Amino acid sequence: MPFEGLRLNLMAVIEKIESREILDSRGDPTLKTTVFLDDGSVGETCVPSGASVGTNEALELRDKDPQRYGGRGVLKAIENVQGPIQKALREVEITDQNKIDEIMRQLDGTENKRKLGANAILSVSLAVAVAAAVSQKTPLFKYLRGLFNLPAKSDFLMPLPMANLIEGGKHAKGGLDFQEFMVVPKDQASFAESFKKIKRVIEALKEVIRERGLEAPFGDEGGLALASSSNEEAIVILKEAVHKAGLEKDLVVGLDLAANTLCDGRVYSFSDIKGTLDSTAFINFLTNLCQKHNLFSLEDPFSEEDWSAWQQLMERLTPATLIIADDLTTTNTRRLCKAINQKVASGVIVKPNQVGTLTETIEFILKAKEAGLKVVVSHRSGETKDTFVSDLAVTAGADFVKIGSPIQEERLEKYKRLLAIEKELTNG
Ligand code: 2PG
Ligand code: MG
Repeated sequence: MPFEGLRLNLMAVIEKIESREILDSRGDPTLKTTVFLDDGSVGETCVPSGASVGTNEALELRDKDPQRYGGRGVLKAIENVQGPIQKALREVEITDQNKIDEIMRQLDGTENKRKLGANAILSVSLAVAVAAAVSQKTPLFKYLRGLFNLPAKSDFLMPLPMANLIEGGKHAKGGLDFQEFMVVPKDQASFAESFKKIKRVIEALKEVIRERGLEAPFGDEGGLALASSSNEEAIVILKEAVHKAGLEKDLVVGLDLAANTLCDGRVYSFSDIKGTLDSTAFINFLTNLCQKHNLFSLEDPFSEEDWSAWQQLMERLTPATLIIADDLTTTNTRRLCKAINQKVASGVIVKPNQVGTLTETIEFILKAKEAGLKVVVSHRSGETKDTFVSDLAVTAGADFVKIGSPIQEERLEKYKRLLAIEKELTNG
């Protein structure tokens, strides 16, 4: 009875949800959540955690018990998963992602998921999708297609990697105030080719740093925490590494300033300048920097509420430089609509844990694409070996994927997953 088996497969329901505390790449606790289905399928995910966090992000629930991990334990979030969330989701059909996410949102009942915790809710939301893919015996990136309303035979496109090779800001203690100095391929014959180029630049970068006699331990995302107080020097060094690797024609440089951390009131300060700059002076500074160094992209060039500065920079630099919103939009469709109306960015970062459910993440991606914005699916600075974002980036047809430097295991796993997906796609 093959059809009987198929029917049962499609009807799998949630039987049990378990969650436990594990440690992320910074040694901080996070959740590993497992969803068990009545057909024997199991789906598991671990949630990441940010350090430079936008005010409008959904709330990550921490225990605040100073006796454990400086208050950063997640036992309350785990209780919420195994208690009320599990109770509300038992017997619900696993492929009904919308319904599952809606049940959790209703149960939480707050704007920013502060009651149950966005980390608790997201861990279930993503594990549900993984379990559904297992139950349907489909790779995750193909299963997710249905949630995007894409036809079953739709083509996939591999995203271009934005690889963070030099780190500053809240992710490193080397002295740089800009958070990320990235290389990005101009285009790619294959993701595997891009990966090899990134590895070549990393080797060249280590040499350039050694030659200059600088220190560079690792930052949070596996990039090098260059000991320098000049952000411009970091750009020059990265460009030198690209040149040394013989990849000037292939790779360009992009930055994430995470400018909330540079801004106090409406003025910006950072080590390259004396004193402070108001928004207008900072716009001039960034325009010069982009033109001088031919920068490909600027992420979060201004603070999350400095809308008019974003607008003016867009007018100055688009389309030569991609202006990417992260803390400004926080994977929140309401904020995205405002960003679209006000024409403040030409690309957006997508981080599922900024909003807390897969359904809302997909809604955000679809809206961004509809508005013609470039989509960058991203990890967080505190990561695990979970590779959900790699599958999501491929299904979403994201233009870029931002997953750090492949030197750190938690980041490398995400590159490896993308390489495996590409192989599967080319082998049919
Ligand atoms: C960012 C991210 C990831 P965090 O700002 O883009 O690189 O950092 O997770 O600390 O917000
Ligand atoms: Mg960012």
